[in-house]
Amino acid sequence: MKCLASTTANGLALGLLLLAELVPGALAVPKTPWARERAGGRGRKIYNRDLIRRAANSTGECDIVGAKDVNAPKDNIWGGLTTEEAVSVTAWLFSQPDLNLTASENATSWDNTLQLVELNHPNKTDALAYIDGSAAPPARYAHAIISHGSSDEAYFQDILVGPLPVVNGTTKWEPLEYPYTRKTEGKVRNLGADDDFLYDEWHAWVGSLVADITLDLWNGTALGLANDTLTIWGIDPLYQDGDGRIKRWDTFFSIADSIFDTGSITPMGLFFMSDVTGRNVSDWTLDGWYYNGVFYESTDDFRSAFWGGEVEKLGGNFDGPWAWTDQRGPVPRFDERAPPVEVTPQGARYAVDQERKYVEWMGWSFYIGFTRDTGMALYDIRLKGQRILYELGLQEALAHYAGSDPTQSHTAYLDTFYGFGPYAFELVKGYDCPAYATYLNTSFYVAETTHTHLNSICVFESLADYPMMRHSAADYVAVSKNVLLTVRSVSTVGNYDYMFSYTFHMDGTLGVEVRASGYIQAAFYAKNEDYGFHIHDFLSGSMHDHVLNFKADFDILGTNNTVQTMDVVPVTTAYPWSNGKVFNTMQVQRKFLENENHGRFNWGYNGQQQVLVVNQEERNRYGELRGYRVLPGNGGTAHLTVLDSTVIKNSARWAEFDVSVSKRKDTEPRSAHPYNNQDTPNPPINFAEFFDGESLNQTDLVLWLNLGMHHVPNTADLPNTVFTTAHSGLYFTPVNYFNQGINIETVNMVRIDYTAIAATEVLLFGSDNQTCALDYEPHSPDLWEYHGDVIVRKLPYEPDDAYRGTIVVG
Ligand SMILES: *[C@@H]1O[C@H](CO)[C@@H](O)[C@H](O)[C@H]1NC(C)=O
Ligand SMILES: *[C@@H]1O[C@H](CO)[C@@H](O)[C@H](O)[C@H]1NC(C)=O
Ligand SMILES: *[C@@H]1O[C@H](CO)[C@@H](O)[C@H](O)[C@H]1NC(C)=O
Ligand SMILES: *[C@@H]1O[C@H](CO)[C@@H](O)[C@H](O)[C@H]1NC(C)=O
Ligand SMILES: *[C@@H]1O[C@H](CO)[C@@H](O)[C@H](O)[C@H]1NC(C)=O
Ligand SMILES: *[C@@H]1O[C@H](CO)[C@@H](O)[C@H](O)[C@H]1NC(C)=O
Ligand SMILES: *[C@@H]1O[C@H](CO)[C@@H](O)[C@H](O)[C@H]1NC(C)=O
Ligand SMILES: *[C@@H]1O[C@H](CO)[C@@H](O)[C@H](O)[C@H]1NC(C)=O
Ligand SMILES: *[C@@H]1O[C@H](CO)[C@@H](O)[C@H](O)[C@H]1NC(C)=O
Ligand SMILES: *[C@@H]1O[C@H](CO)[C@@H](O)[C@H](O)[C@H]1NC(C)=O
Ligand SMILES: *[C@@H]1O[C@H](CO)[C@@H](O)[C@H](O)[C@H]1NC(C)=O
Ligand SMILES: *[C@@H]1O[C@H](CO)[C@@H](O)[C@H](O)[C@H]1NC(C)=O
Ligand SMILES: [Cu+2]
Repeated sequence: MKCLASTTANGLALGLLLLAELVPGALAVPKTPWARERAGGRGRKIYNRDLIRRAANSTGECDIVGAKDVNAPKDNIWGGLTTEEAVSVTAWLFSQPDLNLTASENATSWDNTLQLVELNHPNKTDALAYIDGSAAPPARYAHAIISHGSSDEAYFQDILVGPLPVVNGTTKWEPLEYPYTRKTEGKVRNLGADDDFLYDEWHAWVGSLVADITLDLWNGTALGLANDTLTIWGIDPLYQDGDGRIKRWDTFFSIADSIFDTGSITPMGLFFMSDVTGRNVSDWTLDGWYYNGVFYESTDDFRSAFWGGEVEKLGGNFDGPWAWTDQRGPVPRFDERAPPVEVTPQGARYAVDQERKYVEWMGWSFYIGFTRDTGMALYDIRLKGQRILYELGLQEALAHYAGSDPTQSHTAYLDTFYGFGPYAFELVKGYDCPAYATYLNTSFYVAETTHTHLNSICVFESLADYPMMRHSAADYVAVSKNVLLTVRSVSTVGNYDYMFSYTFHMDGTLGVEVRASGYIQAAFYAKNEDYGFHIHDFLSGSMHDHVLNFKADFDILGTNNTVQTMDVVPVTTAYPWSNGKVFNTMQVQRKFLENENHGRFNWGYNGQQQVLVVNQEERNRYGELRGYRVLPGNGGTAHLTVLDSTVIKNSARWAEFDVSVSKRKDTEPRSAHPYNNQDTPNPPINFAEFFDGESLNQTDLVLWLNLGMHHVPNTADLPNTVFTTAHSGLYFTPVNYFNQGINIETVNMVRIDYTAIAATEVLLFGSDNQTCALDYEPHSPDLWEYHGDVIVRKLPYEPDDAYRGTIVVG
């Protein structure tokens, strides 16, 4: 579709001009005393017409090009391995006899396989010497994970490989241990080593034991056959009691007979417990059944109760239009018409180095990194050339459920186990991000291949639905547009879609936002009124807490920073002028956070506490400490409601407080490890161990900040949760950082002077009010270009035939 429409770059100003013609009448009587005082001076303002710099375009067509090109000042040292590096590391690891690796395509659960090959991020000190100084780029190392299946105790091991490039004789591998609190040579047990047996045989066997019952209840079976109408899955993490036993609860779901991914909302309410300790699957036991509020210690007990007529039979939840997301119901009036779209009449106003994933916009600049575990992260975020944050990114996402039934009770997903990187799928142009956005690819390792998700990060400018600054007075109105830059990716981890957005604002504010949509994981509705709403025939909107931990490594005018809290407190005080009379009023109380023993806390009551990251050595013109404030943003934030969770134990201590401040260390780069769920009492990274009383006074700090929501799904979460309210955010905003608000620097503002009769002047400060014919084509994406996965093999690597034997999902 090509459709030309006429637009003005400053349409809003035009609208205001019309408005101004209407409004002055209402303002003819000055509304404030000070306005009245100045009213005598009202008149035509003089301004420099040279300010108006028109972008002449002889063709008369708007210039709609993509992001401007820019060369990043430095290499992106967080961007990932090159294909050559990943290929050579993979080949080198396979040639190491001590690793005894088997190619994934040929591996059984009793072989060693290579789970991951990616860039090991450099230590910050080395990185700073490069990005801030003239040092060479830090030495590159690969981080690999070996899955050790060839023994009775299956385990994963994190290892370091390098330095790169691979040189036979020089390159070494060693256990990677320094980033983890647990010092076990990077090893952690693998509780899923026999998952193939579990899903292919154990579940089918259990399903066969009760096939007569499932047929009677729901006319269905879960036998591991292609024509099954039921399926079985269970808790994550597996239940890890102190006694060394590993137990799981599983439950039956009906299988969708449509294309829709309704699996997580069709539970059937029958549960069983298995003891899956150890690798000899002949030792596994089936330890009990649960149905409709009653626990049965054995299959025989359950069977005899069932056929003895002692069991109250409930129905089931089945796929159907109620669970589908296609349009349904009466179409709202006018809704068939095309909704408003944003356009970029003169092209992008930001610059991107696509290869280095580096972005510049309105004084801001940053690099984008990407990893398997946590997806997109931002590095070296600068404003006006000064670093504000060295690193800003997701660490882990917890979805902690609760319920009267054993699977909801035992479920607390730690999503980096699945990884945010592999699930950051291609974005849908015009829907997830504006069609005119700049789209970047992301890549991640899986089974000796590199998968690429095309167009899975978007960068775009847009106009907020409210202005940045305005004021009306007796004789003028001044308003500035609120343009922001957003960097976004969406990771669909199982049933849920997490949309991550970082927003950059022209007043120096940086926003961190998460929204959630997709299918909820619902519970079977039976005796669980205290855990949520009844939302469908036999469905309960299972309550759960989402908590998402972000690392914010601030560097305010250097790495030595301090957190200052400023409380607004009620006081009773007398003043020299109050003649002994006491006043009930309020004051601010400032305090520096001294050490890590006080490093973890929640947002204050009634929003009365400000949390500031300042540099005590850097003051502004008025002697105030320059800093950034961290505050809950749109949608608020949440920490975990459950105290000392029975399920996650020590594996997500980061979820306990809104804010945690620790001294930054090369040995504490992450708050969580993707395999924390494999050993919940003794995980590779126990965040609580970061807090050991170290001084936080003028040192390099990390703020570990939680986003999240307490989610009690209701009927509005069906068929899918909506992004509107499943939303959490934080803002980082300058406080005394500049000598005044830098929002004043935008030319995209207008001042309209007026008299009681008419507008007398329109000042545009050089912003372009050009009128041009807009070509809508770049704003109308071709949705048939949607790609899906692209996979490049690494073993054996054949550059001329990189796609051999792989499936390219289209
Ligand atoms: C004018 O617009 C055309 C069409 O988009 C574009 O190719 C050209 O570069 C523009 N010229 C100027 C001076 O901006
Ligand atoms: C898998 O095994 C087959 C048969 O032994 C062999 O031909 C093939 O090269 C192996 N694949 C890899 C990637 O090593
Ligand atoms: C290497 O792994 C195989 C299984 O892939 C195993 O049978 C063998 O014992 C292992 N060799 C060594 C030396 O550990
Ligand atoms: C390293 O040695 C292995 C096996 O000896 C060989 O296959 C490989 O090509 C060598 N790699 C390099 C980079 O020399
Ligand atoms: C039970 O399921 C079978 C096959 O799945 C189907 O043919 C049959 O009609 C079903 N019976 C009822 C009563 O729904
Ligand atoms: C399901 O498939 C199995 C194996 O192919 C077959 O024996 C059985 O009759 C099928 N069941 C139904 C209900 O079609
Ligand atoms: C596995 O367990 C079964 C039952 O306890 C036992 O008979 C068998 O010897 C065990 N196998 C191994 C390899 O230990
Ligand atoms: C993304 O990958 C595709 C296919 O390899 C390539 O054509 C495109 O240039 C890449 N985009 C960027 C921004 O690198
Ligand atoms: C940070 O402060 C410490 C002492 O408090 C000092 O030794 C160090 O040099 C400072 N670092 C920088 C980068 O200024
Ligand atoms: C990074 O820091 C850790 C912890 O101090 C250290 O063990 C490691 O050797 C450092 N890495 C490099 C490449 O210097
Ligand atoms: C914190 O650091 C500042 C600046 O280095 C210093 O003046 C102050 O005395 C320190 N405060 C404490 C409590 O150590
Ligand atoms: C755009 O700017 C020109 C030059 O100052 C002015 O003549 C014109 O009225 C402006 N148009 C709009 C729509 O503001
Ligand atoms: Cu939720």
